[in-house]
Formats: sequence, structure tokens, C-alpha cells
Amino acid sequence: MTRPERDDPEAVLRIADRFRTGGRPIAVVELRAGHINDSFVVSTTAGSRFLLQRINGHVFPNPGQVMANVVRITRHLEHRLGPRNARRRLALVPAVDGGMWREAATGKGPADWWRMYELIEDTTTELRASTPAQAFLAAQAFGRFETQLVDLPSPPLHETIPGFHDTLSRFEAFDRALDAASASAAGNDRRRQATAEIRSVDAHRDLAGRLSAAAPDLPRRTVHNDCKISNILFDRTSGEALCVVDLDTTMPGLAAYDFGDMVRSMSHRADEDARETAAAQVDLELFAALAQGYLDGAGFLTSAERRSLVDGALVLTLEQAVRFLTDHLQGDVYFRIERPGQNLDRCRVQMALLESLLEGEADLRRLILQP
Ligand code: GN1
Ligand code: MG
Repeated sequence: MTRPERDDPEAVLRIADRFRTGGRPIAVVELRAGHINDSFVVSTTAGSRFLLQRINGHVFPNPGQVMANVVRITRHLEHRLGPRNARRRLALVPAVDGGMWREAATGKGPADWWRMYELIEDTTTELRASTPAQAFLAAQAFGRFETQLVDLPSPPLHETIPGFHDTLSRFEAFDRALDAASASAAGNDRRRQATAEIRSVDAHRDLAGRLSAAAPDLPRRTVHNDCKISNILFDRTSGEALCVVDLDTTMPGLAAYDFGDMVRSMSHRADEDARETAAAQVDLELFAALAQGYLDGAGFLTSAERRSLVDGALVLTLEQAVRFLTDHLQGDVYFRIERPGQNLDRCRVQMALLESLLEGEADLRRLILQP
């Protein structure tokens, strides 16, 4: 969706003031990152900074379940890592009424769900891996994150978006969007613009069921489900991959989902938002670094899981392409865009990468088995 009008900073500050920051919020800056939630950096009179986020209630039908998961994950990581590792994990800031989130409206419209994290200072984020060493560190951090959650006490986390990586049902949604687009003039226009992308996604439909076919042999784990490089905070000075962020889709799933998303976002030199597809070509050095880093961080993988990782890369790349394309057909209602046609461009980048992954598939399989 296109960005809503900017929020009134005073209204955001009033919401920030409902959290226990230990000071009075005095400044707020919107962070234009991520496609789904809205994020603000809040500074207080006590000199500390916080990340205040509005959960997108259109994307997350049950924000209460999202927050229940985030509370459990952050507490577990605190317990596992201890107080000395405060920069290696997210910490929620409770609201003044003791809860971990607040429902509040910034203006017109219904109340939204808000939550606050302590800001981890002196970090940077990246849009793509610039070196194999950086790809290694990011993949190792995601692998360690999964390792830290292996002993998360039961019950399993809530499925915050049901069928999130069910690629076959993503294709069903695509088919429905194609039909629905034919019913209006604007829809037909969008469909026409996307002729080439529709054809190319369609041509790879047979891939969509690959992971679900293997799923009976694969353990369900607690996985992150959104392992793109921008969800890692790197230390500004040392470059170390400090902390995994964006816990909203951390829930039961397959290791191949996470590794697949890493390959999708880090095995090449194209930004997800590139207008050109030329750089969306797998680089085997980056891929090998991802494989080494992930296998090092996620030492618990079974051999069946390990064999599923390349399928994860192919399927997740195709899935992301079909999700961007579906959103374009529906009029950009899900992923935030900055310009018309952006979701179609995003789809094209994913498809170019998929073609190159398929071309290199034999090399990728070899590198996963002997990284
Ligand atoms: C969305 O909000 P953000 O940017 O972290 C999306 C992911 C996609 C990603 C593509 C809940 O994540 O699934 O892979 O965009 N999150 C949701 O960049 O749909
Ligand atoms: Mg996300």
C-alpha cells in the first residue's frame, strides 16, 4: 500500500508517553524501513532512545497473538543470553499499565496496536550483503537465533499469519487475484502491465509444491520466517551481526524457509527494490558463505533438512515473486510502495534471481553438502 499521510508527531509522542521509558518522550522520527509495520525512533529527556512500532492490523489479523509470541521470544532470549548480552537481543518496554502493548489511535480511524523496544544503539542495517564475510555473519546469526529457540518451552508459538509460507496457497491467491483483476478496468490495466511477469511466474508453478512434498520428512521448528539481511543489526564499529530483529513472523516452520529467504535476499548483489534485474544473479561465493554461516549457526539440522535447503531457496524466491505480483494485481494493498509499478519491479527481480538459481542448482546442491 502507499504510505499513509505522515502521523502527527505530537500524537505519536503521546502514545510513546504511555510506555515506561524512564523519561519524557521529546522527539520522534519516523523510520522508513520495512513494508508492513510503521516504526518511529523516540528520544526522551533521560537521553535514551526507543523504537515505537504500530502493528499493521491488515496484515496481522490477531495482533494479540503477535505480541504474545514476541513476549515469549524476548523473555526466552533474555533467559538464554543473560543480562550481559543486552545488545544481542530485543527487549520490550512495558506500557505504564503494565501490559506489553497499547491500543491507541493517532487520529482518525480505529485504535491501532503499539509496542515499544529499547533501541540498540550504534548499529547499522544493510539492504544486501556486500561481502561473503558479511553474508556468513548474517546467516550464522539467523542460525544461532533458531538454535536459541530450540528449547523454547511449549506450547508452540501462535501462527501469526496462517499459511505464511504455504506456496501452493500463495499461488491460489494469485489465481484469484488474476480473476478478480479481469472484473474491472483498472484491474485489466494492471494485468496488462504484468503480462510478462504473469507468464514467467506461471511457467514455474511446478516448483511451488516442492517443499510441501518434502515436509513429512522435515521437523517443524521455531523459525524466523523473514530472514532478509535488513532484519539483522550489525555493530557499527566491528561489523559483527549483533541482533536478529522483526520477530512478528517467528513461529513454527521449516529451516528451509529461513535459509531460502537468506538466499533470496543475500546471495546476489541486487536490492529487493532495484529497477533493473541485471544484478539479481546468484554469486556462488556469497551462497557458499551463507551455507557455511547457516550450518555453523544452526548445528541441529538433520541431513533431510540440509538436503531441503536448496529447495527452500528456489521455492521462497518464487513465493516472494508471486506475492509481489499478486499485490500488484490487487492494487498494492499489502506491501508498502513508494511509486507505482514497484511491486511489479520487485517481482521481476525475484524472477531473475530464480532463473539464475535454477541455472546454478547443481552447484548450489554441491555447496550445501560440502560447503
Ligand atoms: C515483509 O515488513 P517486512 O519488510 O519485514 C513481509 C515478508 C517479505 C518481505 C519482503 C509479514 O517484511 O514476508 O518477505 O516484506 N512480511 C510480512 O521484503 O508479510
Ligand atoms: Mg518482516
